[in-house]
Amino acid sequence: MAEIAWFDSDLNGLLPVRPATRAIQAVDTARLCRHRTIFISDTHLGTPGCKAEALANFLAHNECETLFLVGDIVDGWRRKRRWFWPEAQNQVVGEILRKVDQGTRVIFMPGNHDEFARDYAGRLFGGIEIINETIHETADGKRLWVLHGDRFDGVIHYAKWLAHAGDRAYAAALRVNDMLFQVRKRLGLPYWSLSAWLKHKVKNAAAFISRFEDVMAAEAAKRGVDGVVCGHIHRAEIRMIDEVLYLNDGDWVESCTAIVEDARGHMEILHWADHAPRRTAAAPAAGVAAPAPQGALIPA
Ligand SMILES: [Mn+2]
Repeated sequence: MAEIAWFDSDLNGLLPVRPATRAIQAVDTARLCRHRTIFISDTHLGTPGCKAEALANFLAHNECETLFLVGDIVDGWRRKRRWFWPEAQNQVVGEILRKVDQGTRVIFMPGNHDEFARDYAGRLFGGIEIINETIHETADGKRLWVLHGDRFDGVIHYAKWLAHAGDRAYAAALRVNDMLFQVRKRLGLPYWSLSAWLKHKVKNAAAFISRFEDVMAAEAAKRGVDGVVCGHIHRAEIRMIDEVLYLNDGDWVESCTAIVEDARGHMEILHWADHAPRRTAAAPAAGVAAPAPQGALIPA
């Protein structure tokens, strides 16, 4: 990855040394997976939607040489309203810092929700490099353009909508629709269907996704790279679009997915819900109770 080699590792010596790394999650070592590279994005830390327990568990069980945090990691939009930060989200941060301490190169590429970090591109925080976009070279020599992708989205609020476009939201909307119908009837207003409106919006969302994928692939082709890794639309995907390999690492709000690269350069989508060890009722407490061979816990 010559493109980002301008970051001098000597700078590490200028930063205060953190205390020895500690085990934060109880790790089932039989399930430890090693990858060359891991790409995750759209974790939306700081919001109740973030599946922080699953994410901390994923990070504890998956090691890599390079970890790309491909944007919308911390949700800065939400943060301005109300800060939501349970213990599980501390564990996520702890697991990322543990990786830094263990020699993993961690690169954070800001997205639209954490765009405040874009001004700090080229800097190092806690051993994490901040870079707006870069080229990643796979083990088999493919050159992949890595970035969050919001720059090419055009209509950002569709993505915001997508984050909430689950079935449950739709079911709730149908209930609201019934109430709305009653209210409008009483007021003598004509029928207006919220559910029909939502369906229309979902259809737009599907069109938006494929348009975004096509645009990203076309932009990658323009840059003469073999592929692109992005996030932003919360839809994990690996497929060829014309001559370009399009990869999207999904999200940790609903799907809990990552893109992983093995030692040979093979890339795949990892659905952590299918791989994760069985979760205990109180995961953080269970993590504390289990004997942690590497030391104590990171303070909250
Ligand atoms: Mn985004």
